[in-house]
Amino acid sequence: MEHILVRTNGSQANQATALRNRELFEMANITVINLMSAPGAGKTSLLEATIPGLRGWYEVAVIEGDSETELDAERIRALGVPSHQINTGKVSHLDALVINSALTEFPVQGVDLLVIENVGNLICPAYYDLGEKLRLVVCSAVDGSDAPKKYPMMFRRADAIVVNKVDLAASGGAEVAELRRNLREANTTAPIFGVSCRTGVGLGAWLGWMRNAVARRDVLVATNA
Ligand SMILES: Nc1nc2c(ncn2[C@@H]2O[C@H](COP(=O)(O)OP(=O)(O)OP(=O)(O)O)[C@@H](O)[C@H]2O)c(=O)[nH]1
Ligand SMILES: [Mg+2]
Repeated sequence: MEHILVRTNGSQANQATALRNRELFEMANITVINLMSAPGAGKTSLLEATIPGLRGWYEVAVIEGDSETELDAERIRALGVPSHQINTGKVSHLDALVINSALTEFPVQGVDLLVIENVGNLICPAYYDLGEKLRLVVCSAVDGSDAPKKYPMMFRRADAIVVNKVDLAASGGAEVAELRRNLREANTTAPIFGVSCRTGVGLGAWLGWMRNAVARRDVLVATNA
């Protein structure tokens, strides 16, 4: 028997706080990205590979979400970029209130791009709006091709999708081709980038998208000014 649990956008309270966060970020002219994936797909590695290419373009800050440890925030700080670690304990996602509270300890004035690396999980983070502008989903090229079918909400609302670890995929990669087909089925519009954070393959095109994602907002603000 099939049980379907329907929950959209976490709770109403979360949604109200997310709207407040979004207003706050828009007023401060900060582009906010909610970065999500299954554990270990390469979210922090992608930041490590991307942030040096944004130097001189944008002021970047990163909020890290993990059940425990400060490890990911330390990796980001090693790049010379401010980072704040949130430990969620038994909770498998960040929510809008946690982000709102973090901003009192981690001021982001003067930042152009705030990346929020969510807890590694393909279910819960999909349902909690943090007040972000863009949703970025990373998936590993070597974790099979079924994730977009099993966890469609995560992929459906993504603004961009990065298939990471292509260096590990068998040459020709029938499974990666199937993964891409399933991603496209779940999300008909988001650009899909194949990259390796280890070898650097594909990172140029990806970096172009990132630079443009932040710049687009600047253009919009300039146009409205
Ligand atoms: N071969 C290969 N390994 C990679 C690549 N990207 C990341 N890794 C490795 O994958 C492991 C997990 O990478 P992380 O960047 O920590 O993954 P994450 O998604 O941030 O993990 P959590 O924050 O724990 O969910 C590390 O050992 C990385 O070195 C890649 O492109 N190729
Ligand atoms: Mg990480």
